Amino acid sequence: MTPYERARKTGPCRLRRRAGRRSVRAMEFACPSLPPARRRPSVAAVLAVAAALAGACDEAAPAASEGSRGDFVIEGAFEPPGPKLGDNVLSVEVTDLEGEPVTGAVVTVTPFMPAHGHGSPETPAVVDVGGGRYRADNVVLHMPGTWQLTLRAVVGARAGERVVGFELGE
Ligand SMILES: [Cu+2]
Repeated sequence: MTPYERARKTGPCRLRRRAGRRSVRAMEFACPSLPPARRRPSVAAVLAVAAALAGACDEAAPAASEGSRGDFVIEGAFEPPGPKLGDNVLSVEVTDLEGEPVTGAVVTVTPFMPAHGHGSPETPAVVDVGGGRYRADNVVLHMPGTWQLTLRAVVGARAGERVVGFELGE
C-alpha cells in the first residue's frame, strides 16, 4: 500500500463520511504554522492533512483533530448554535495555557472555503466584550459547502490560532 492509498483510507474522505455530509458539528484541525498549544495532532490528523494537501479528495474536507496552537486556547461558538447561510455571530473565548482568560487580545476571524479557494465577501468585525470573551459580527458564509474559520488571537508577542472546519448545508 502506498502512503497515498493509506492516506485515502484514513484521510478526510473517510472522516467526512463518518461525520455525515450535512453535519454541522465542528470538526477541527490544527494549523501547522504554530506549535500545538496542548497536544500533538494525532497520526490520523497528520495523514488527513497530508491527504487534503495532496488533493486526495475531490473536495477538500476538514481533517479531524483538535486543539489550538501557540500560546492560547481558543474556543469559538456560533450564536445561536450552528452556522447558517448568510450572516452569523461567533462568540470567541481566549484563555492562556493555564486556563486564565486572555483580555485585550487582537482577535481575528477569517472564513475560507478550501475547495473553492475563496473567503467571505465580508470581513468579520470583532469586539472585546471582556473577561477573555470576544464577539465576531458579520461572519458571512455566503455558500453551502465546507468552510474553515481561522480564529487568531494576538497579545504583544504572544499568539494563538485555531482552525475550525464544518459543513454548511443549504
Ligand atoms: Cu465557495
